[in-house]
Amino acid sequence: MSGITLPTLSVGEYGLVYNMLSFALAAMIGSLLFFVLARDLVSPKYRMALILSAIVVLVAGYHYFRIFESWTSAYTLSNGQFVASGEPFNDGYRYMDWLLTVPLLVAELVAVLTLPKEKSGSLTARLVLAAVLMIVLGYPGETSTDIATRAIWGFLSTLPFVYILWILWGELNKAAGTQSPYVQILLRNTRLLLLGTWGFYPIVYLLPMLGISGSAALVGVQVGYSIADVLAKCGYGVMIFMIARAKMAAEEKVK
Ligand code: RET
Repeated sequence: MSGITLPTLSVGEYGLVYNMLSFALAAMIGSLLFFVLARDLVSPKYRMALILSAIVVLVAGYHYFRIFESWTSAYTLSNGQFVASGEPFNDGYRYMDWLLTVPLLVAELVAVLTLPKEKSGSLTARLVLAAVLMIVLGYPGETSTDIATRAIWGFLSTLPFVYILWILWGELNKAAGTQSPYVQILLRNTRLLLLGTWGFYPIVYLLPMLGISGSAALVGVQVGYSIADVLAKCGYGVMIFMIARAKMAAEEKVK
């Protein structure tokens, strides 16, 4: 639960968050359908990556539904403004969502790289552990209004974050070396998408620490996380699908 007292919002501010949550929910549902239907378009060895993509957007869609509900019940319209209804806005859903989806997202990427079994097993284990640590350490800071508390947990959470990016960056680089030029471009774009979207979360987390407070911080955090989630889950899943297809095409040529 958010410990932050909810600021009064203008109709526009309230509506912006409302629409972004609704948009993210629609994106998750659409993506779920895509990943389920596209399963047959990839060969069995890439299917695990698509199954993981489907689970990610299913879990996220459920959470967006809950966040949306929580948002609408946390506010009531009064004299042309949205004021706190007394019911808390539950921000915990996002962290519960990440706790499940971030480990799946890293596993998804390792799955599409189709590395040797011994290597992919230990790589997935290390990345999943780091992902869980990153989210668990970030949560106490996210729910605190105290800047120092936020800074300390944010710093601790950044350590596994840097580790994950470091490892994935290196693996994508190594994997790219042996691929066809088109797959290389896709892997490079995935690397950029990964850095661009994952890098967004700590920045959004920093907003309240940059002196942005009240309604601007609340709206900024909700809108920021929603956009990042759509890119990091739906967009990333589509990139993974494209990599699988491109690798299949390259394998077909070699045959
Ligand atoms: C926190 C706390 C502050 C420090 C850091 C964080 C990183 C969060 C990340 C979340 C990624 C979530 C994804 C979800 C998509 O499905 C926890 C905000 C580094 C990187 C990819």
